[in-house]
Amino acid sequence: MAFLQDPPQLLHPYRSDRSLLALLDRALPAERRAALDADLDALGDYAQMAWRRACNTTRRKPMLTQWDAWGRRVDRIELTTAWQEGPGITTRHAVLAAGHVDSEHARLEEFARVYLYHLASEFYTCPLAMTDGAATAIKASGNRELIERVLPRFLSRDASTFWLSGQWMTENAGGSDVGHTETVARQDAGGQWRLYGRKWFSSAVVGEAALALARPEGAGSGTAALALFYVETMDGDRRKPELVIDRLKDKLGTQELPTAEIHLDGLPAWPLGELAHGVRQVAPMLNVTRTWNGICAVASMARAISLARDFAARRRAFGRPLIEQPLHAQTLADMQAEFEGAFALAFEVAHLLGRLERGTAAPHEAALLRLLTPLAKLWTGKLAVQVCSEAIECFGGAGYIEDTGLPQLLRDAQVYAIWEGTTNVLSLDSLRALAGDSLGALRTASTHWLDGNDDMHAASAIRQTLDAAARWLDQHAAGRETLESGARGLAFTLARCAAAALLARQASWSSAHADPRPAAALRRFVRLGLDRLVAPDGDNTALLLG
Ligand code: MFK
Repeated sequence: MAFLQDPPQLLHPYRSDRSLLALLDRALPAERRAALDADLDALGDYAQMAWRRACNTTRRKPMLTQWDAWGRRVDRIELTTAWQEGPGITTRHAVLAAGHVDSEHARLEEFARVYLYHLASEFYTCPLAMTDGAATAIKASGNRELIERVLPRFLSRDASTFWLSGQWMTENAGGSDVGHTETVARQDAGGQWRLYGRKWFSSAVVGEAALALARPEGAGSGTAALALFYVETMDGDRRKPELVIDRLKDKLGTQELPTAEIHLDGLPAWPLGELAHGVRQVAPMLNVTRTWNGICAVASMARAISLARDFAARRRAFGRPLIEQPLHAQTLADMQAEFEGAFALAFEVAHLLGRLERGTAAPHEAALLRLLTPLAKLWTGKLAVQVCSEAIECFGGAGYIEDTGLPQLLRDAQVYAIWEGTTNVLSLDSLRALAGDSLGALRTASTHWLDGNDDMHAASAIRQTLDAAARWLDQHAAGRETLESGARGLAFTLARCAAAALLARQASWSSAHADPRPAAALRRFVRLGLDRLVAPDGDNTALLLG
């Protein structure tokens, strides 16, 4: 019999994930840690089943049927199996509900679930993120009527009462530059607000509700004149006729996710609060969905590395298993170190969010979270593409073949840098945060995280880089163009600094529990480079035009 290669096996994503286990053991009180186990175990089981299922079935895309045989407009979307299972899994394991219970650890416990569920969900997590963001923005609005009407739905633990919410922001003219929103809100004769316009990227069109930005009729131009509205999409089991699905998008990745172009033709809507400053009102939603983006990006990295490591033990080349080949082992270790830094930062954002929401955060931590949210989102989004690409290469030609299930990891990973704001938009957002005292907050936090750390080289690299960032910001404070063109380099540098300091904290805790791995990850992560600040050279225009 000719040689046949063993395919990679997916180890249990919860029980085999030492980063997740160590984080939860360190961060949670014993009784909360124990209470979490059953849900995480079940989500890990589901992830393993979903991977096997995906490898053994031809992948399907959602299908839109716009008209029935008799000419009636129906806009029916057929979903993939994982999407049909989504409401049941989400509510049974409290994926969303867990984040809104009264505990400073609620968000950490929620995002541990998200991390395990994400890839198995086939990006059902995208509308879940928006539902979580909508719940958060509605709470922040203080609108009692809406809070009482929708929170029991969005945070339901019962699939039969659960509602998904969309975030209808992006338009043809207003992608990143949301201030160009063309959707208009008009009051009818009865005083009911109704929305008219076209939304260009609606990933929760199968949901029951959405938050939408629109310009009240007669309001001025620009961002400040936009208002934030709540809408419902269903009339019993029929989609409302004022919501028309124009088409499903044909995307590079996330193909199971039915992302739609839609028209609003008088859809009834209710303002969340004042009829202006809608972007300010939707900001809590953006920051929550960006937190999801970071966690989902590290989930993709974890999956890619787990499969590549398993394969390295099964595949022999040049007389020994790949894992025993020094250069291959080195490559995997570099990927693991980068992943551990990204994991530490993404989960710190999640935990911090929970502490701030429950009022148990330290005084500097609001400014810290405001900075770390865009940093974690932009850095993990890019790193996911790099790690998934490297992982695919670890399989040689097999990694390039569709029905191994591997190419999809890379295609899907590209969305993290785009979903909820591109890398550059997020870099500019980090400048908004840095205009306050968030760099001071990061310094204070890093000092705490480095406390007890015995890796002097890492501590000194982190401190020196933070000093250099502060100097660079001081030097360029007055020059907006220079500040903006250096924002991306600065953001990546600060993200890596924060991640390294968090790895140092984990290394101190783990060494005391006889686990030397995090200390090794920290050494390697620092060696891989705390990126230099990228000073713009003034030649951008010439270079781009050339
Ligand atoms: C999963 C698979 C998905 C399938 C494929 C999806 C592909 C992609 C689909 C999408 O389109 S996802 C959505 C992508 N778009 C965005 O995420 C929006 C990107 N743009 C931004 O983030 C801009 O920064 C933003 C629109 C939020 C603001 O830009 P502006 O128009 O220059 O507004 P401005 O005046 O700076 O900010 C308005 C207010 O919001 C200010 O507050 P005040 O009114 O009090 O002055 C800001 O401080 C506040 N603000 C902005 N960003 C904030 C924030 N506050 C807190 N946190 C933030 N992050």
